[in-house]
This record gives sequence, structure tokens and C-alpha cells, in this order.
Amino acid sequence: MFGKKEKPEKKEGFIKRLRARINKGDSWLTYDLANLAPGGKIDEDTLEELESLLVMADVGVDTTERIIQDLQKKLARKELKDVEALQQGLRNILREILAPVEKPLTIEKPDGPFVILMVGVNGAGKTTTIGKLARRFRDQGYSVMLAAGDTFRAAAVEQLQAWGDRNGVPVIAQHAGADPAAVIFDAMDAARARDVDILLADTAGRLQSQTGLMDELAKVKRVISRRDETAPHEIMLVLDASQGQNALVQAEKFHEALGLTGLTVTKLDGSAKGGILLGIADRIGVPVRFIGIGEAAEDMQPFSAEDFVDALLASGHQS
Ligand SMILES: Nc1nc2c(ncn2[C@@H]2O[C@H](COP(=O)(O)OP(=O)(O)O)[C@@H](O)[C@H]2O)c(=O)[nH]1
Ligand SMILES: [Mg+2]
Repeated sequence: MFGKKEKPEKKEGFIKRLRARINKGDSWLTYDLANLAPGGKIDEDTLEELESLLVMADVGVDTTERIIQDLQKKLARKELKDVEALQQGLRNILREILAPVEKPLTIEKPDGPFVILMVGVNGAGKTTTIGKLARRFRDQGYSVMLAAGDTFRAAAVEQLQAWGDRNGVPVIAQHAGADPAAVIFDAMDAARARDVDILLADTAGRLQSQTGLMDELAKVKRVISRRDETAPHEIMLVLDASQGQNALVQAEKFHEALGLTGLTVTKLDGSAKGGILLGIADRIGVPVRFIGIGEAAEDMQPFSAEDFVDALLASGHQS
């Protein structure tokens, strides 16, 4: 690994914003937990109500079941004496689910650029995430190049180009309608020639159900591997958290088609309930590299399971 480390004060501010912005500051779990057990007593009814809360928070049916079963076992062992014990039990199981996908992206130095292929549906935040990542990597001391592989619309190429111009990051682009695989292939050569560390490749948004477009992505991946058999070094799916269970379906389909190596989950500041990350971790298991909680560059940070669970369960007095 090469490059520099994160500044701690940046992370502090992010955690504060994460707490404030997930589910608009009202933590679904804590707010309702105390209400679930009016006399402070935890029983099967409490867990049943919690179950519906989890489903409503986008956790998904299977993952909810896993969580509730874990708590039922604790209840049977008389380990859930009060709301605090329930909260602690919940905290533990959520951490257990999320910890395995906390695997930060590490940039290796291959013989040539470290190639990151960005994929996802329209509007998920691919291009924005590329901008944020480019700035982040540049601040860490890497040289960065962008490939305008979203050749579907002229505006998409211009969006990337404008971002590159503003930030002094070179962009390799062709005309709208060009073959995305060819654009990215050329960009790999350009990056190699200029000894660039990291190449971020944009692609056009597509629905997981559009077979032709999914095949096109598989072709892009093959062409990249032909130029460098170790590449792409990261195939990152960008998911809009406010899409709820549909985001889970997207993750499954993109993973099947391409073999994802990482995820960035955006828009956790919107209408998202945050629970989608639990479903993704439990069902898909692909590392969550970054989470986004706003449009600014500093609103995207590496995923931390502990911080995320704390934010989900944060009650007023903790923040
Ligand atoms: N609120 C919020 N908006 C975001 C976030 N990430 C991206 N966006 C917005 O989502 C919209 C679509 O983003 P874009 O990168 O163009 O999506 P693409 O079609 O996947 O390339 C833009 O208006 C972004 O500013 C986020 O974490 N929070
Ligand atoms: Mg885009």
C-alpha cells in the first residue's frame, strides 16, 4: 500500500453528520424501542413489534428474521431483562452482521494503473462518487485519471470533463455513442503512459434487467482484463440507499453478472432508513467501501460498522 492516512478530525465531523442525517436524526430503533416495552418488560410481543420496525426500515425479511431469532434466544435465556439489555443485544447482532463487510479499499501498486470500474443504475451517484473519490485519492497523494465510459449521453461526458477541468484531473473521453470498452481501453494506455496511479472509469447507468446493457458491462470488464490481466482491480457498484429493497435486488444482479469487489452506498441522508446496509451485508457480503450522506466531497467516507451501528442506535442524549 502507498499513499497517506486519513486526518482524524475529518472523521469526527462525519460521524456527527452521519448521526444527524441517517433517517433525518430520528433513530427508528431507539425512538421506538422504549415505546415497545411500556412497563420496561421485554417479551415476545416486544420482539414482534421490533420485527415490523426492522422490515419497515428496509432491513429485509430474511435479515430481520436472523436478528429476531438471535434476540429470541437471548429472551429464552432471560438475558433481555430491560430495554437497555434489548438495545445492547440489538447492537451486538447488528455489529455482527455489518463487521464482515467493513473492508476498506486499499490501493495496491500494480504494474500500471489501479483500475476502478464504476457501475450502477441511472442516478445512483456513480459520477458524483467518481468526483469524490478522485479528490480523496488526490489529497492522499495519488495521481488520478478519469475515463468517460458513460458514452450514452453527451451530457454525461461533459459532466465528467467539467469536473476534471475544475480539479486538474485529466479525463479521457471520446464522442457520445463511442464504444465504452474502447474509451476505457484507451484510458488505460494513457494512464500507463503518464504513470498514473489510479484510473476511475465511469459507465452509463443501466437497470439490472437490461440484459443487453449488462452484457456490455461484462464486455467492458473483459476488455480491461485483456489490457492488464490483474484489472479491473475494483468493480464498484454504486447503490442509492433510498431505493430500499430494490437496491438489494440491484446488488444481487450486478454481483451475479460481474463479480463485484466493492460497494458504495449513497444518499443515506435522504429518505433511506439505513436498514438496507444490513440486508446487503447479510445477503450479498460484498465489502462496503464507502457511504455517502450528502453531495459534498467530505460527505463520503469509508464505511465503519461500529460508527454506523452507533448512528443507527444513537438516541438524543448520545449525540
Ligand atoms: N443527497 C445526496 N445526493 C447524492 C449523494 N450522492 C449523489 N447524490 C446526487 O445524486 C444525483 C445523481 O448523481 P450522479 O452521480 O449523476 O448519478 P449517476 O447517474 O449514477 O452518475 C446528483 O444530483 C448527486 O448530487 C448522496 O450521498 N446524498
Ligand atoms: Mg453518471
